Amino acid sequence: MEVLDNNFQEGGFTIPSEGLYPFQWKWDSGFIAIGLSYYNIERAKLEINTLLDAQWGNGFIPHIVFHNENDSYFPGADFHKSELHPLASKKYRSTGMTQPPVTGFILLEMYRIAKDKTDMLNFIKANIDKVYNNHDYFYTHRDPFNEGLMYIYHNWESGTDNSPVWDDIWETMDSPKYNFVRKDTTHVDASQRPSNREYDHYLYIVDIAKEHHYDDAKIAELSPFLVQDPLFNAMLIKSNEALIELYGLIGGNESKISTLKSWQEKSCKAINSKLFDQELGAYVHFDLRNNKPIRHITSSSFSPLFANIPDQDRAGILVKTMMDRFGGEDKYLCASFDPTNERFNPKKYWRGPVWINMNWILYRGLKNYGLKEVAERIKKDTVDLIERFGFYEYFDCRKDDGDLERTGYGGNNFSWSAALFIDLMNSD
Ligand code: 9WN
Repeated sequence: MEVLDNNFQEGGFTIPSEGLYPFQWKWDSGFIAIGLSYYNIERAKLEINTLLDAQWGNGFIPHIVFHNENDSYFPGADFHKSELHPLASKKYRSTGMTQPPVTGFILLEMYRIAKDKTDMLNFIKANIDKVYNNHDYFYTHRDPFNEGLMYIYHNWESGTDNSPVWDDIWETMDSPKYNFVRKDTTHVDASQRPSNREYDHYLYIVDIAKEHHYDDAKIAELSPFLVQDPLFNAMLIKSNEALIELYGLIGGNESKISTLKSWQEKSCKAINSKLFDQELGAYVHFDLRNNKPIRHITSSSFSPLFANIPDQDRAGILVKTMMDRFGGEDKYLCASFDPTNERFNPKKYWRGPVWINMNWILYRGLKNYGLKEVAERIKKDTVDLIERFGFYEYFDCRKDDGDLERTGYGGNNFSWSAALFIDLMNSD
């Protein structure tokens, strides 16, 4: 609670971590609202209200809302220039990209936790259409082949920024060398963050989108990065399911419920047939631009469990893959990238470390399927890591063998680590 309270800002939102991340991030806000719901429901509502206030005229919700002029983060509002898009918010500057669509299921989590259900349902009633419009934006603009699977056009949209999954895409790009001053590496050791060359690619993709005023159709046609991500799509599917349940509680809204159900059916089928790799026993990313699957296993590969996507047999296969590769007794679950792969790096951000939001997603997913033992192991590992090292952004998955200082990395007093810890401590 102290971490969340200290990270709360005057503009009515919570920063992910002081110094490193001085604005409001989309999926962070969702996880933060879960923690807040346990002890300050009004602030949980405010967090979501503030995020939705930055929604664009076409339903899009940006990944960062730049509430102030803070220049301790790069790239900031002047680089992203959201105002290039004709329907961008006039009130807030933001990025022109999004993040995993968690907001729908967050509303349902808030309802589950709230003591005053009537009050919370009124809040949801006032906001649910904005989230529905956000889903409508995805199905209308992010699915050019009408498959039921959304594309992301930037690694920052995945939330798993420097995953080794993107390495082969960088090889296909001839990004210019930018002249820029990194700010993240003044807060965190460079060995724990992406490389400068990776930042060249990150900036170049944004520049291409900007050249076309963030037009979705142009991005689909021209972006060198165009990927169907199992995590992103699983979050959307989970949020569809939550919206169906919430509209049911509210009553009426039959046509929205039936649209949500048809989206849901289509997306579940597509993710199961296109993104499941039989040989690897896991869901994988698909590179739309180069028309091929990206055959690596990440913690995102197991996230469809959270959205009830696999059947029980397939859930068993996923757990076997997870335990065989990620689950040795010498490791905390769940590394963000396959520890048996040569690209694994236990300290570098999304190339190996354990992240608390992913563990929370996997814990809840495993429980969905009654896979109690592994669920409990993930929960215990998560709690152990936080109790041992603190509310870090990410953690080394290797258990200390006495020789090495293996610890938490990235930002400290990280909001979603604290928020989801509160939820884990309250769940059985
Ligand atoms: C870019 C805020 C965000 C998280 C992402 C995480 C990291 C940003 C960065 O921090 O990304 O969005 O500058 O590295 O990868 O998941 O939402 O906590």
